[in-house]
Amino acid sequence: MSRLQGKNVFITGASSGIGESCARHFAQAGSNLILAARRKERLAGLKSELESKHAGIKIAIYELDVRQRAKVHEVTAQFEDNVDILINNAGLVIGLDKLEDITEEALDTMMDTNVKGLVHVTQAVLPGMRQRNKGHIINIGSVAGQQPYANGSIYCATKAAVASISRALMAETVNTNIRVSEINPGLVETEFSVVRFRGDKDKADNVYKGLTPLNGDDIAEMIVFIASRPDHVNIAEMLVFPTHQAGATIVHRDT
Ligand code: NDP
Ligand code: 8X3
Repeated sequence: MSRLQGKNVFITGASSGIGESCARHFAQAGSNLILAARRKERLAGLKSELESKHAGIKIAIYELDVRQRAKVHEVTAQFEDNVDILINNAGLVIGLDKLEDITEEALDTMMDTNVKGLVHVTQAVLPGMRQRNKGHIINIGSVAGQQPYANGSIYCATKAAVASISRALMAETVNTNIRVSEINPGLVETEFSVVRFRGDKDKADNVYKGLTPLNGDDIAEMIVFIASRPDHVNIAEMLVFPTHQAGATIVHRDT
């Protein structure tokens, strides 16, 4: 039997990309899902698809903007005593701009979502995990958090913050059975670049031209692997690239 069978997995940003793939892969492993994102209609479609494929698993969906601290606490109050695995996935990048050109709106959106949002959700769920002395928090960082690149300053800074928070949290929970892991993907083709370029699909497609990027399923498989290790094993950090990527800006493309 899968170690994930019957576990309650809370995934933020489950309406697209890596989060949506995680929902599919954890459902396949027999886990119950708590899915959150701002676009609830997408979550509803995913829920009915997965319920028809996987009899017996429970799926709850919540419209949630992780930037809204009070709302995060209001929503998570409905299930916080029941989360076995939290996947802090909700996140985004806005623009590819020099620091001096970054708008206040883009700055706030990235900081409020990627850093403060992750903290809001973790603060809501962690006390219950401490009380039960079990749980697993899996944070989605990025190679961008380790290797800052030109025109990505704020996004890279938010992911460096995720790395720091993950390491500090691992230290804060070292005397408990709670595990904290971070996975750091390279180029993954999702809606990430469409959001970055504010809906410009051509620009987004260009990011992945000339190489085979990772996809959401590739990362979800890794996350399932991280989550399904025995209780005494914690994968603290995982860096995952497409084969033709060797760093944030080291990419081989067929021309
Ligand atoms: P997508 O744009 O496909 O998915 C992002 C998800 O985050 C969506 O479900 C979106 O849902 C959700 N989200 C965004 N803002 C909020 C918010 N304020 N509140 C709740 N949910 C929110 O991109 P990815 O799947 O690629 O991104 C997932 C994570 O992976 C992010 O943290 C990203 O930084 C990270 N990552 C991505 C890489 C890549 O190359 N794609 C590489 C490394 C890391 P909705 O809009 O419905 O709220
Ligand atoms: C996403 C990877 O390099 O596009 O975190 O910023 S990158």
